[in-house]
Amino acid sequence: MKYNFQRIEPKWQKAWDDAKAFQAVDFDKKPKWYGLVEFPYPSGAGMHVGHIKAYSSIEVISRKRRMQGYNVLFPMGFDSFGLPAENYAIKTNTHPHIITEKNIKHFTEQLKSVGFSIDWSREFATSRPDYYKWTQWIFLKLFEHGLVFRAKTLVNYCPHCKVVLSNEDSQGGKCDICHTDVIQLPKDVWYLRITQYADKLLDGLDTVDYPDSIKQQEVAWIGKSTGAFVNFAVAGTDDKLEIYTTRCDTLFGVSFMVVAPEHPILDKYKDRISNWAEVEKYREECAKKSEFERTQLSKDKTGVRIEGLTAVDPVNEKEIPIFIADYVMMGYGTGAIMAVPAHDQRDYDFAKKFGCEILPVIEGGDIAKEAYTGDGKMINSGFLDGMTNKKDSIAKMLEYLEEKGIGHKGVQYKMKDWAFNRQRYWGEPIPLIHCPKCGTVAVPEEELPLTLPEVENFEPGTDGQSPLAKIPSFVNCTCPKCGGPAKRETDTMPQWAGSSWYFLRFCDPHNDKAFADRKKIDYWMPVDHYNGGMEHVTRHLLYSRFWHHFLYDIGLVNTPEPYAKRTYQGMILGKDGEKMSKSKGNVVDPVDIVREYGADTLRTYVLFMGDYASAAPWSDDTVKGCKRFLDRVAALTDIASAEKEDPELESKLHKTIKKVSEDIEAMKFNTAIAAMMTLLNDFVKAGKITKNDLLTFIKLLSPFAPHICEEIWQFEGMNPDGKTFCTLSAWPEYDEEKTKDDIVEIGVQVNGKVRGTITIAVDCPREEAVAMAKDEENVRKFIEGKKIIKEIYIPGKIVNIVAR
Ligand code: ANZ
Ligand code: ZN
Repeated sequence: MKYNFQRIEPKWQKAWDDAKAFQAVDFDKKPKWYGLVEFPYPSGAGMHVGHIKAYSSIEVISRKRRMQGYNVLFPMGFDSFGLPAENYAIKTNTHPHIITEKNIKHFTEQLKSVGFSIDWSREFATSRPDYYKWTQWIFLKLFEHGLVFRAKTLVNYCPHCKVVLSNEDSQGGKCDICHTDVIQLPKDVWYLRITQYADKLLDGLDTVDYPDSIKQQEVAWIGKSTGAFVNFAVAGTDDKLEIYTTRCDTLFGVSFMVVAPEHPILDKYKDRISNWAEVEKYREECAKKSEFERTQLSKDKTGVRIEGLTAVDPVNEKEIPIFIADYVMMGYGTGAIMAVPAHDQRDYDFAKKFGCEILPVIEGGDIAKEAYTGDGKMINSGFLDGMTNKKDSIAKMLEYLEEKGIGHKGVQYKMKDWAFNRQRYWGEPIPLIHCPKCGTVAVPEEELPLTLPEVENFEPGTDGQSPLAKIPSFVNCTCPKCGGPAKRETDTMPQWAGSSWYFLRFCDPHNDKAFADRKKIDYWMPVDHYNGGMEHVTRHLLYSRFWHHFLYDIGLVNTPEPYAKRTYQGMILGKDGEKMSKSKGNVVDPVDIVREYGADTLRTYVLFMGDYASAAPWSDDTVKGCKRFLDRVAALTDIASAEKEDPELESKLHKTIKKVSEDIEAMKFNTAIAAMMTLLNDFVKAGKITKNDLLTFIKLLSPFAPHICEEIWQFEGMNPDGKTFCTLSAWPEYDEEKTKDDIVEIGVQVNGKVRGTITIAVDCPREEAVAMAKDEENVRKFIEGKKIIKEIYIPGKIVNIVAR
């Protein structure tokens, strides 16, 4: 058969579509399998080959699962709110809705041209009112349960995008969208209390199948710390300065305190502080710095001593100075620390620079050079002296602190609450109303969706207000509680809102009575396998787990964790080994590859290019190699006329079934394809194969290159019943016996070193194997004249002779 992909790919895509071959059936008796990929943001640039790689894993597994008899849900939708569409709207004065729907159309065509086995009947977009109605609805549930609150705080603000960013969106001190340095601004912020779920998000990780690297990133991001809150008296006042420490065992080694530059104690005692001007100047400098700059360990320590204010160490009544320094953050613990320079490197560096006392309380190290952070015997520490175990010393100190009422045990998390409002147009309106009498009131459920009003101008206000604030007809409303005049919240939700629950909507995408029918949720959830990017681990993955835990707690879903298994793909780099980007001109357009080589080649290539989870550069030669492979597959129809099965070929076939089956499960797609390439060579070498050889082979290949396999399956005289699709046929089984080699070559070791090999039957008895081993020419040289002490034989593997 000649391989004409231009003809066969659209043909089979249409045939599958007409037959609804990939439609998931609610409540079907077959076992369900829900495979999910991170749905795309439909950008103007269209799809990237990276998307194809990200989706191809779940695509291949979905196709295999159908062949294994599962009722498969492999859906696709669009995460379509967000800044790029809005920025484009500002530039071109086109409504973001129009741009977004156009992009969605383009993405859909691209995806369809690749032949993914998606159930398109479940498609939705997060920016459509019938979807975001339910995003708003879940938000109101969070509000109802006290998980939404408003606070004036310093926020990460991107001066370029003119938006407030969450910590997750400004990692490393840079705006995630435009990479501008983020600055700190005081602002009214709506928060979601994700910190209330910190422990559940941590504990939940023990119940799911995620790679360790993902678990570790989430654990580090949540950053649970166990320590103590301790009160230091401010000398000459009734005030206390509370600190958070993980090392209350070092309380006798405190020689000064440091408070964050923003700490309120400064303003309170402004009149006592004799160097106020200096303090203010330092504060201004700090305000310009990002949290990242401030907390870098290696940086030079700066600070100012507060003249006129001192503190008292509660365990030894020692009077100590107080400093402000930018390495102490207001947003962690209490914004104040006790400094123990002998045992904390940051405090050590600071003490050296400012000439503070360095008093060791734990023996060890060389504190003339650096802080000693290891274990050791307690010294200079009153009732702790002589103790050697840090855990015990901490416990004893805690007991003391609690008894005296000076301090108590406490837990802190690095993770902050989730800043949940944006001052932009293209997002879900936050369904809250500000009433002068009733305070914050929820928009009544029956008024949802609260739709985005039409605006003339999408530009955000320079005052940091959303464009919605400029529309009086939207802003002015009546309070649902008291009926008096009130104002709507004009901020919108962040990009991450819609994706926090989208996997639930796929279970029941057209429901207008609920976000999804509970019975359908019970049937489909949890997601059996979710693949996505490593860059989403501390954002989307964490956020969506949080929403799902919440929905579980209020009884609306069946499991606490939404995803039973999570994996990730490695990036596709440009030919030059650099990250693909427009500016570097190294972007490969999937559509070009489909046009030139066909979808099957593209699909095979993105999974063949290397280890799935690793980054790999694009290679045109390998693309061509994959195309040649498929050409040769097509030509197999010419040799599939053997009457009788060749036992050697049959054994190779069974080995390949086993290998491909197992490799797909382990996401080792590249070695699965390599095994099929090897088998193809064996077929060609044999010159003739049976129809059964060919049909089994294309079943294995079908999840990767479904169009060509379907064409061969339906090729005249090939398929036994001619009716079923190859892609819905039964996954081949292998006979374990036939995967075993009868004759094997095994190594012979003498004293642990390989000295020769012998070719024997796999089930060769011990005596015979050992005898043959000793008789091997080279082995004989090494044992000659020696006493044999031990003979070890592992059938099919090795003979080891120990001789002296
Ligand atoms: C005294 C001490 C002695 C500390 C010692 C450490 C070692 P984790 O594990 O990350 O929770 N700290 C507390 N609040 C801070 C803030 N707002 N900004 C900067 N640093 C702060 O770290 C807790 C430790 O970080 C605390 O324990 C405190 O220093 C510091 F040998 O207290 B420690
Ligand atoms: Zn009211």
